[in-house]
Amino acid sequence: MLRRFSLPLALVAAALAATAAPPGALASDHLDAPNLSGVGALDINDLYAFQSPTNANNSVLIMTVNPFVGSLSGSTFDTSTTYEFQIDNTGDAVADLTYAATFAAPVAGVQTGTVTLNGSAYAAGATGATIATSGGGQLTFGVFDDPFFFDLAGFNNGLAFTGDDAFAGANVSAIVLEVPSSELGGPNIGVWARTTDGTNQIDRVGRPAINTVLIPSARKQEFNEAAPAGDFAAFGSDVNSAIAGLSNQPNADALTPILLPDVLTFDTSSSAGFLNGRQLADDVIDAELTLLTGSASPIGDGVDANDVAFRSAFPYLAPANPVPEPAAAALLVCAIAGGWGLRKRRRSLHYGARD
Ligand SMILES: [Ca+2]
Ligand SMILES: [Ca+2]
Ligand SMILES: [Ca+2]
Ligand SMILES: [Ca+2]
Repeated sequence: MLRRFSLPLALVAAALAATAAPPGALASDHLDAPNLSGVGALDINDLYAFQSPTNANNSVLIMTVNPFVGSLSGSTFDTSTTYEFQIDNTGDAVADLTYAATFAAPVAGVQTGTVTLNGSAYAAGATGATIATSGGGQLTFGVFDDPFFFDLAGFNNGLAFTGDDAFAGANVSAIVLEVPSSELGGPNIGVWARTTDGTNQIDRVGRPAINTVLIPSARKQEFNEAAPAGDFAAFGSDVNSAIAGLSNQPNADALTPILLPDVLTFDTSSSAGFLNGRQLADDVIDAELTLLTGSASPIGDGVDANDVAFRSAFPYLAPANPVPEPAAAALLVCAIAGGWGLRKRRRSLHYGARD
């Protein structure tokens, strides 16, 4: 049982500001490191893994990229990037299965995507289509409503939450893959998503907000480029210090080995949500704020659900919102981007020597 203490919210806000999060940048994993500014197609926003609500024998894997399609990001997948779901089914945080998606250049706004499983052909088709996979599941990719919800403005205002969803109206690009759970080799698996350019890993995400909240700004890019198996050795003391700053040392000691390695643990035989995998509707920000602050009572941002209804069947995500986005969302984008001094970068710089 975790020992919990209640802290004044203002103290929590001050501690968050002091320990890890850059000004204005706390989201799930949107814009989590400086190297991801201006390259939304490489920036994983969120990862979901849950038992299919329409077939208990299937698991659904979803990754989102392209934060704020239309204002901060384009609407297509990058043609030189591989988008991967990594699956560990032996408990060592080393992948045993890799579903890897790559994309051709868009033609009239449509891209052909190809998915392999451990290097073998698995599925291929156009964005917007529902594609049957060789495993007997289904796949789609394209632009959807961003399923993440959070009162970011309230967070930035010293946790003076007003329940205003900063991501309302925002769209992302998503890859949705439903597979027979037997294919994953579980039932107990670990899942993470990563983007690579073939040589370098650009971004990776397991549980939401680990990099944004618990890793110091100076090491966020290093964290994105690292493999989960080394997380505890490489980042354990950073994460422990961050949690201790948000709550207390016993809470930090208890949570650090749960949150590292940064892998989304998922029992495919269970229909439960976060911390068992992550379902679209899970209020992960409330869950993590409560855990990390060691609060005796739940801390909430007042945003308890997505702004639009999720679909009850594949692809589960809500359809894309009308564009252009609301002006408030565009202003918020500027606020987030300002935290990193957003500037347009040439890809050659992005992939070149980094300081
Ligand atoms: Ca990211
Ligand atoms: Ca393994
Ligand atoms: Ca949404
Ligand atoms: Ca919430």
